[in-house]
Amino acid sequence: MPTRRQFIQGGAIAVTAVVSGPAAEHTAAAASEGSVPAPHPLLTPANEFRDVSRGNPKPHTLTGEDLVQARLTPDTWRLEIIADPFTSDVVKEPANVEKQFTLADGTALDLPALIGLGETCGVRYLKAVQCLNIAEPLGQGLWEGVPLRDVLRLCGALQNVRRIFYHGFHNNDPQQLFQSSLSYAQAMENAPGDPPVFLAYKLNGDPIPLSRGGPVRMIVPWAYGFKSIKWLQRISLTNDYQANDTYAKQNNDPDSPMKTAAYLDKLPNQFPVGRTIYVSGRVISGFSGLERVEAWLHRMEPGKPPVVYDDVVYRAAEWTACLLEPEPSDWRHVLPGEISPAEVLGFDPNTKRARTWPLRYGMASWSLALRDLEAGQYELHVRAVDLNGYAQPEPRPMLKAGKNAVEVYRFEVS
Ligand SMILES: Nc1nc2c(c(=O)[nH]1)N[C@H]1C(S)=C(S)[C@@H](COP(=O)(O)O)O[C@H]1N2
Ligand SMILES: [Mo]
Repeated sequence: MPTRRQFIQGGAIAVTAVVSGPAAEHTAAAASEGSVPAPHPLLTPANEFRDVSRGNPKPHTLTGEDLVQARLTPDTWRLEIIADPFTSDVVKEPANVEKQFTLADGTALDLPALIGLGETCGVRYLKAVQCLNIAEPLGQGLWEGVPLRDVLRLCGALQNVRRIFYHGFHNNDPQQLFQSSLSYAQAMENAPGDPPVFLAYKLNGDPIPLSRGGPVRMIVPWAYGFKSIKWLQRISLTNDYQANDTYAKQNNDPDSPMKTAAYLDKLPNQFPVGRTIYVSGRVISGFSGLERVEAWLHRMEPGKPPVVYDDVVYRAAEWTACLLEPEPSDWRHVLPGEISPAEVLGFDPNTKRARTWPLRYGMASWSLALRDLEAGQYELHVRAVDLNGYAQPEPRPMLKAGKNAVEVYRFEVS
């Protein structure tokens, strides 16, 4: 297990362990002062996630009576589950559901009912939220809730249900309506070791605040953020076999699971000669898992064009492994309250250790020390290599399936 001190790995690139500890502060200032950067906190505080929300006003800016009317308080929240009457030229029969839950007849599910279900079949999972279209992780949380399949079981026998459509509160403004979907199989089943889709009502041990999509938010662990619908209010069971995702209509692949990818922290662009430069960032372990994060330092010669991804110079690059933040030695310092790692999916209940590190669909920090650089212009390319041996952005370089272009950090030493 790496410790906080550095070791030299030949040439100018040295590998540095990030410091592990509770609520370690991570700032670009640390890098400029020439100290080992602390890792990002493993749990992002609820109000420090980067927000991606549509609409004007955005649902989480509502207050008072508007909030009550929107049914976005813990007391007024309701979930409707209905059968979609949809048929078409090729879809001859509509979905049929034994029991629906509607506002009209007063059967819509309320928060105590959902939390009650959680007492017997609740799950917890550490998930990084990442937007398919933003090249920066939005945050990572410990989400808690009830598997979607256990909620759907309340509906009794289902016939002709091929997809689950769902959306959150919206003010009937098409700009605010944001919807997503899953296949029936994706909603009902998960591979061993993979977490199920769930309806979350807690984040980091507390009720999900309005700002993060509470009272109840869908969490689709393997997916980009656009499937994790905030302010969830309606599930529609349909025989339509096509995705209705808002993101599909915006030229994105609505079926793409999160890619394994490394991301750079923002760092200064200039350093004096002789200063050790600490580079850092985060890495998401996506669908294909994470083998390592690696970096290539390239000195830019005056007059030479910049390196282009996959050009001759890029292909000849020599990559050096970066140091990954180790799994916390004691998760009790990381997890909120009385929660034991044994109660979190992805952990071995006996050893209380993560079954993989970083956790799948989770993220951790990485770092790298650059020493003894001569004056000049440099660029550092950073990429993740997955458990199938593919280096980012392969095997899915087409970015409409998720932004994971290799990030480049340019700086000057003078
Ligand atoms: N109701 C609703 N849910 C939503 C969205 C939205 O605009 N409205 N944005 C989605 C997108 S595209 C992303 S990336 C995530 C962002 O989650 P965050 O704001 O909690 O970081 O929420 C998703 N859920
Ligand atoms: Mo997004």
